[in-house]
Amino acid sequence: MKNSSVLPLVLWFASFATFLPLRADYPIASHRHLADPGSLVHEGRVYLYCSNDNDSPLGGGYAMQSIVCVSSRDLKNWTDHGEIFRVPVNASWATYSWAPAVIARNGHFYLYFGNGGSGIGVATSASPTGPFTAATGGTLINASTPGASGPNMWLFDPAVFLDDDGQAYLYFGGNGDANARVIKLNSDMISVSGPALAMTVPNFFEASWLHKRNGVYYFSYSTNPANGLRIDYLTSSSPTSGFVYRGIAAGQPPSNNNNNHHAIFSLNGSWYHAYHNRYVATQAGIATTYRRNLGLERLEHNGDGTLQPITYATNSLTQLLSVDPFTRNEAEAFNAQSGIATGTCSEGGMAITEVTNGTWIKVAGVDFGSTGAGKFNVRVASATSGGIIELRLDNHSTGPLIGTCSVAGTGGWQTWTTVSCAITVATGVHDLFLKFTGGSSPLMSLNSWQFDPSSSSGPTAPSSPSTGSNTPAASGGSSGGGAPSLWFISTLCAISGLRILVRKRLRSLP
Ligand code: FUB
Repeated sequence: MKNSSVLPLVLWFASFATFLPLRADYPIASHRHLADPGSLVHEGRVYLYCSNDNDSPLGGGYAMQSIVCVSSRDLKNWTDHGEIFRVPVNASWATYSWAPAVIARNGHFYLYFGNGGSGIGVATSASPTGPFTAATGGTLINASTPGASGPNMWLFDPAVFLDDDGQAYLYFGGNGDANARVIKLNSDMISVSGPALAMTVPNFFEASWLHKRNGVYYFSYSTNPANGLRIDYLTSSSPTSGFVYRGIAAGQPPSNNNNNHHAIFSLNGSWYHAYHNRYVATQAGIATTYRRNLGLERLEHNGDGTLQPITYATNSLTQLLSVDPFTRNEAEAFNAQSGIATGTCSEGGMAITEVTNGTWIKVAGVDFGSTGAGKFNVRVASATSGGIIELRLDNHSTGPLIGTCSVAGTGGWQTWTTVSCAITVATGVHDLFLKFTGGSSPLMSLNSWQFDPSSSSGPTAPSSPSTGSNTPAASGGSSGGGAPSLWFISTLCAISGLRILVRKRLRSLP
């Protein structure tokens, strides 16, 4: 999030980030420090809800007061949805918001979070990307909740699970083998039913999670420091009792220390393990304890139902879907980056910000098709005199340059306009790099981008902006300003171009 108090830190960090090697599957969302992922799969997309480590002082203390959400359909490109919940603004009674878990039910989304380690709250939203607001006037679980307390109990790290029979459960607790708990949730999801039940969990430290596969309930958790902060697991045929220790689900991730926290989810028939480590901070040479980042790995179940311990890797995942360059793509959806940040966009959602000379984003697996793209449209704002967007394939510095797009000042960081430029035709599937060059001041912010098929503009050399480059459009609203007409015209061009192609193709058929 754009925040003037953290700007010097962001810029300082960016100077290191420029030299970071690319890592595909850790870190995810390397422009932010995020931790304690809780996953939700909804309508073909996985959402990871995270403690916002950028809230914490670099030097010490978990002082997170907001939850950030990132999501992906393809598991390579992640969309930054920004802060979707902040305390005390969205829950006046709370001081902290740690380690969230989210579930969908009854057309609503329910977010459970730790108020530090002293209780669990619940917030609701009509959208998976918030905003979430408190559903109750205080904690849902606290030391007075029957069965919840225990010696040196940490009342935090909720995991929410909805069983096939419609009964929902909340798992939580920490700091001792006798301190894991499960409690039934009522169908309103904001109140509990009966007392919390104790589970006996060997070397239990924190980070409860529950997933179910083939009728087996898997309870996974972080072991204590003496046992290496691994993710171990138990299984049972019941969600509340009879759990038996089964071993290691995931060893301590590389580049990690102090704690471990994970989530397990299934997407498109495969299982995944999301976690945090300290890779970004380690590479940047800053204090790592309170600056964590996300990672993701495949999780395999053996034939007998046991788990194959995770093998951590930096680029082990397969991209599930290609990116369609001919539809609107949010600028804040990318695979990797160097030096940029994200902030709220007055047109809705988020934008890429802090774009300076030499920074870039990578969008993985863009499918330009066999006909290819011929024009690039980008929604931009700039309070300075703008800069250049280089469009490169497959490598940010040595990859083929397919276009160079000049962006002029628009008069403000939230004064959005659409700039279009012709490109040399790009075909096939490529990683797309948007590399930014220009003067020493911040160059521009980006809201979205979209290519037109090559048939709508022809294969021409890169040129200066053809539309609205210097004319700030009115801002406000997700379709405000001069963009709709451009997108509309572009879409018409694309459709008519495709029609011509289809006609030509049909004519050539025997
Ligand atoms: O992020 C604060 C705490 O650290 C979480 O609640 C724990 O799971 C550990 O990751």
